[in-house]
Amino acid sequence: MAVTISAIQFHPVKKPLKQPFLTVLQQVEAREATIVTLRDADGFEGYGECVAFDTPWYTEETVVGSRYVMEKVLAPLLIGQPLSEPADADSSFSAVKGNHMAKAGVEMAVWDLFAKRAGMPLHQFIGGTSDLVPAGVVVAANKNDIEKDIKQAVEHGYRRIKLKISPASDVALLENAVKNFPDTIFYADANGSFSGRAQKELTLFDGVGFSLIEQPYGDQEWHLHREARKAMQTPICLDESITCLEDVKHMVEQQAGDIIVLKMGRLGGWAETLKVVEYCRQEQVGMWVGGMIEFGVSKAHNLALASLPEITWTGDFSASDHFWKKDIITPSIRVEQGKIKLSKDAGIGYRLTL
Ligand code: OSB
Ligand code: MG
Repeated sequence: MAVTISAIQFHPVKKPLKQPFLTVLQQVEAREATIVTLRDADGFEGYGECVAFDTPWYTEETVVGSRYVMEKVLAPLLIGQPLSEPADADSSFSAVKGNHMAKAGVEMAVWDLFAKRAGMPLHQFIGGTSDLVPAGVVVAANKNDIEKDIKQAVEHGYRRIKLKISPASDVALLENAVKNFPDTIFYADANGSFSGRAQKELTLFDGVGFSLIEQPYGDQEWHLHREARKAMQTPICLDESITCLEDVKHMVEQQAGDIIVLKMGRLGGWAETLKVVEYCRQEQVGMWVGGMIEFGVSKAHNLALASLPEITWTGDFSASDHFWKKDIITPSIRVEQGKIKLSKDAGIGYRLTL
């Protein structure tokens, strides 16, 4: 039986972070996002979250622009259209170029609604097999007291820590930190900051002990990622470069990376992300689910994604109280013994407390 979306609402949320989030691209002190709620003719609801930032520092999209696209462009394409499966939502947006975060914000709500109609947790609905997802947290590495932050994260139970790096990072300090926490898995994320630098500035980081280095060069600098991959032992992982399935195929053809970061906002939602997961499974490309300093709705969708058996690397999954005094969902997301237990309730499994 086809499902028809009868109403969509957009709820702006803005909260200060407990601590500023530092990257080479931006210092984030407050987070604004848009929560999408939609309803079908039978009264079922679905929730999504648009993760565009207030300015275009991570991708081109913005909070204001994505709201315009969701309200004026995407909502009219969806409302009243019969959907026989959740992937039809993405198809109904096919004439709209780009705007992946806006599309994902709306499309993810449709998947939640379909899972709720089926009376199933979203993680089961999409074929997930695990209900315990390993947690991972991000620590800014451009400070001298980084070991204090690592120690704190370890005490909170995190067994995977991602350090933000740049050509200005102190390699010896990082090497020491990694050595001092032998039971912790460390990733490095450069957010493209080695662009325009000599390769040897990057290869210095090869001996630190990182399990992977994320996005050393620019989005389109495939050849530099390919050269880095040849020159280094540490696996190269791409984040900003991957905006669709074609980009993953390009990465494999160019031998420009070993692993990718899945972000549904950047990829445009569940439909495209599940295609990417299937391709990566076939091509044996490693995968993990990346964070966007997001609220609980986006995180709940991400947790469902991470329950897929093909996703073997630990993602950016921090507890609700890591960034926020109070998240916008109940119950809140908790990390226990380094893991997050997925909800047994239908859909994303959390209620909104906007
Ligand atoms: O590059 O992975 C990134 C947050 C916002 C934008 C880009 C990135 C990040 C993170 C993840 O590093 C932070 C998180 O845990 O949410
Ligand atoms: Mg990244």
